[in-house]
Amino acid sequence: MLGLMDVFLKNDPISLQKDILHHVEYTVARSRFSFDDFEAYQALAHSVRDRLIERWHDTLIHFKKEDPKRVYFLSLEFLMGRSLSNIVINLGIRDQFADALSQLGFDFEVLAEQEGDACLGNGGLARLSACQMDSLATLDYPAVGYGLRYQYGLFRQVIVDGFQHEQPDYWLNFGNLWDIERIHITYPVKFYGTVTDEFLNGEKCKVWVPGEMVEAVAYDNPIPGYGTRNTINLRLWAAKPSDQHDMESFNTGDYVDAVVNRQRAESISSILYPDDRSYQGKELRLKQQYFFVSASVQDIFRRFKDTHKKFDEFPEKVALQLNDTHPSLAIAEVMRVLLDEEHLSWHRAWDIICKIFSFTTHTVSPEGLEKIPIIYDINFNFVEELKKMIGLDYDRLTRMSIVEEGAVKNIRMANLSVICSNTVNGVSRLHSELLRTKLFKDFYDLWPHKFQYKTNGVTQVKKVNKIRLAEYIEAMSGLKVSLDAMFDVQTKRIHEYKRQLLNILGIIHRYDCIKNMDKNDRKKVVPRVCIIGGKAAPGYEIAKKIIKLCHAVAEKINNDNDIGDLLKLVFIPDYNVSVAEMVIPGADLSQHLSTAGHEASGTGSMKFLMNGCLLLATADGSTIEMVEEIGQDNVFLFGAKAHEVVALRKKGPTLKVPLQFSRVVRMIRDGHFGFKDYFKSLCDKIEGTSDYFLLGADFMSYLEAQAAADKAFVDEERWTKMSILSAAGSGRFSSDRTIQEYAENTWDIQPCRCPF
Ligand code: 26Q
Repeated sequence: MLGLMDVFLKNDPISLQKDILHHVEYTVARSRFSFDDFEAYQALAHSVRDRLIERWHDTLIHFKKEDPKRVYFLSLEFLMGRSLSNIVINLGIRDQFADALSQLGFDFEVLAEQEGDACLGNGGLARLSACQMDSLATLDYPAVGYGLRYQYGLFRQVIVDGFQHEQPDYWLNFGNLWDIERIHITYPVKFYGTVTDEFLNGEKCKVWVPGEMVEAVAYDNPIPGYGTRNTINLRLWAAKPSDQHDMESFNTGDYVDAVVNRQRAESISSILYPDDRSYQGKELRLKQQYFFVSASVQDIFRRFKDTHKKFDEFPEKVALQLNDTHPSLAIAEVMRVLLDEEHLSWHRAWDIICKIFSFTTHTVSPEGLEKIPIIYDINFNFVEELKKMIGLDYDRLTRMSIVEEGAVKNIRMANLSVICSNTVNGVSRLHSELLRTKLFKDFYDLWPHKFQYKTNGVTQVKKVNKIRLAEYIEAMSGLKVSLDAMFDVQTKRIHEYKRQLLNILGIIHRYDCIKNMDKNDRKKVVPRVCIIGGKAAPGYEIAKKIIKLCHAVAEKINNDNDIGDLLKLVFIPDYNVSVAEMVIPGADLSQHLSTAGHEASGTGSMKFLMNGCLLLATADGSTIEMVEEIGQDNVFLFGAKAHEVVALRKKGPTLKVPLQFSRVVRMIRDGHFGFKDYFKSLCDKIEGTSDYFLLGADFMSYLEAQAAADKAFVDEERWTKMSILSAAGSGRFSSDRTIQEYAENTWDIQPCRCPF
């Protein structure tokens, strides 16, 4: 008789080839005698997926049997990129698959390139969620991720004449074979409606009668750990029309209209919102958040109730992690379910709430915190309690209230999250200090014990090299770059505070200097290939102008024969996870230029560091902690410190900016790079009192740091030493370390390792 273990798939070359061909023939439904690279990729991915599912099943069964306390990681964004290579590496079967494929006449790397990126997120926060899922699996923690399965991921960036255009990322066009549709795991999510008085057991009470219903369908994404059998679940929800919907409208109304209305349900999970403040308060965004939260909370309660009866045990089994304020409606939803559906008293429900939530914020600016218009009871009780603690200090009560009073009433989601969470985390030491002394000062004074920080970490990026990057640049832009030049990279979302503009001004300055040099001096110039990449939010005009300026300056410099290989500027379009996997390992120097106090952490720098790339950076976010690890002498630091920034801003009009700065801005104003009128507002933003991000104030210090980098680069031995020290010092910035800290100090969970 067949033993259950005999079913497991084998990883010897013959078994793998058989599996791949089996999938070509029966899953992809192409002849095994004739299939192309994409079909080969599909068959390969299916073979890998089968092996992944074995481990995922075993892990889930093991978790069920052990019933440990779980952490539920709630995030509206996950930037996963490509999956295939990551999965085979984590499963330890990459070489076996590469061998099997080569015997079939295919190259593993070529097939891996066939996969598209899953871009269900904007930037740092979203990539961090992906890294943290990886670490949760690697360290055997009993974790479940929850997110949304958007049909349209982050827009694709297309550059036309140097201007950014956005195109929809309909990423599911070619199917996604990494997720598993669970048609039987669905929950109704209810919206709108009315609250009516009803009699229950002779008592008058309020009952919510929902007005609209949508079905949430689960799509499961197995996330394998590295060096372990553990494979955890990332459950993404998709919105589908509900069958119980409005039978009424079908009976009474127009049939066609009723079907069209049903279809609208799907719009809730159709699109990822770009990180853009102008979308605040949009009804669809709020519906999206509630849809996500309601489905996840129902799933968490269902799992708990499978094995537990008493809600007092809830905090022993459940930790809920809020990834920024985006999922913070979960607090109100858990409270509502405990009160209205589980009939707990307010006191017991509140006690549970305060034990299970933890909140991590990824921003330093108050504008970054979302506000929505509703929720009053939690606040009423909180304010009453607060009065007992701090007295009738009305200014402070107003600041700490969840409700922002004014012409338009708002709910401050961050206050809600801080009040209801047992811990509040920042993403670097400096960020946490700013939270305690500025953004959440009132709360810190009240509950200092709640405040913690976990400096971000990332998962290592695979090794590729400078040649590969040079080939990519040539294929993309036709530009041939010299491999002897310093590859100087700044890739991240385009934002005023990240100061890509400072980089471009520095490049103009460099260009201007070379132009004015004689032959002898030119021999001493360190050749540079400056690479900039990143997306601007669709409604962010200034950011879009920065992209155009970069192209205009590149056009001028790259076509100036007098400059040759001494200076090149390239903009890399559509920066995403797989482009990063090529760019980061090829960089010599990377720039992180945020005005001090504005970058909560910054994680790109960590990936560059791990690849032996040197940093040129301000003392901001987690850079400060990186400098501690690798030593001040091995980083090119510049600019005002966070505590100096406020004073510099106050100086405003009396602040003297260097002549060099005025000169390069003047070149743009005078139309040296064309588009004079278009760039005027950009120049106005950085001159005089309006230079909020202090480009003028930091310019000389920036140029000095650049000169120091040039000097170090020509001393090959010194550069290599710095590079080795950078990579060696990057160990602390692994997301494994971050997750271990969360597990021990925030979630209070233990590893739960699935036996091999
Ligand atoms: C808000 C309202 C409406 C629509 C979208 C949004 C939105 C979406 C995404 C607001 C913010 C984000 C993303 C923020 C983010 O990525 N922050 C970065 O998080 C990193 C990880 O902690 C830090 O390293 C970066 O410093 C921080 O900028």
